[in-house]
Amino acid sequence: MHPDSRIYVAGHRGLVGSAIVRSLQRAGFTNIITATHKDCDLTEQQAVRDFMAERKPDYIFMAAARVGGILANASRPADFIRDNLAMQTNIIHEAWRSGVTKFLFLGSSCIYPKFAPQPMKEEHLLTGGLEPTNEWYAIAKIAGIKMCQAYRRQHGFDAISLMPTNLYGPGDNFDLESSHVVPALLRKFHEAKLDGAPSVTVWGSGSPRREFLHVDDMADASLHLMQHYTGEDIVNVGVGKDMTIRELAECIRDTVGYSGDITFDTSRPDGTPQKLLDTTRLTALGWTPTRTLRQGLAETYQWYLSTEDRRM
Ligand code: GFB
Repeated sequence: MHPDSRIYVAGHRGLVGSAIVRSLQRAGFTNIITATHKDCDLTEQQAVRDFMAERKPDYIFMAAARVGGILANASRPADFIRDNLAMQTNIIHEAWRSGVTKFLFLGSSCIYPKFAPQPMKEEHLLTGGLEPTNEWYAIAKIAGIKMCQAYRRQHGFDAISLMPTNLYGPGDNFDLESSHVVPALLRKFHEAKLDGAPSVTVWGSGSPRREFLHVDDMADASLHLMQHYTGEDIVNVGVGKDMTIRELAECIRDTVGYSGDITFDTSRPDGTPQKLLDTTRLTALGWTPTRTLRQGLAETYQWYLSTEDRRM
């Protein structure tokens, strides 16, 4: 990528897309293309074809997706599978058809089997059954990976696929029903602190393990791999260590400065027991994350306090 390359970031308003735009701007790229849903509905093939013909991107970061936490995935399976299949199918095909130089697809760590050996290596893909709460999203993302590989094999299309672990950071979704665990707990502990509530309820048993990567690190990894990696093999992007949800809740309680108790609602699903990524391939490609979780949580909490009408 050159400083004036035409770079389209699909999903620029989302958690990852907005971080990729920040990362590109920091790196001095000046010709960043973005489009709102109104500008181009990625689920409509003709709209995507017209957009590619008009804007002629050279590089595409595909950060547009229907995403959500464990409850959103389990309660809206049709939305998750249809919207993600439609968006990625259209943009991969039309990117190739319009002669895009290089394409970066974002999958997820949930594509791996529920009981994959830990840490999960890229070759564990499709070696076992998926986690039922997000199999719809996972199947869509696996189809996207396979489509990128197929267009490379048949057409020589330079498409690469990254598999991020659980992400968090500025620009996240803090809705308590549809969000992921980090923003949900930041908000719950914050509101409990304001209200003087005696305890905060955490979903599940607290024993599942999760790995957390700050979204600005994810964006930097995406730029690094767009510039330094090509091939059909997928690449895990993570931090290489995980923690229990209980440990995360205690960490977030400290970040917010809440002094009450933590209770666990075991009527809520735990989801996958563990999904720690093996990052050997990523490290060999010359990238490692920079932020610690405590730094990242503090930064994200400050963003949360500064950007919405808080009752503090
Ligand atoms: O982040 P999360 O919703 O998604 O949940 P997954 C992670 C763990 O945190 C689960 C627990 O065991 C949840 O039960 N948890 C505890 C909570 N309290 C809360 C809460 O208040 N809100 C939420 N959301 N969780 C997602 C997939 O799985 O991972 C997506 O469904 C995607 O498709 C994403 O792959 C990266 O990590 O379980």
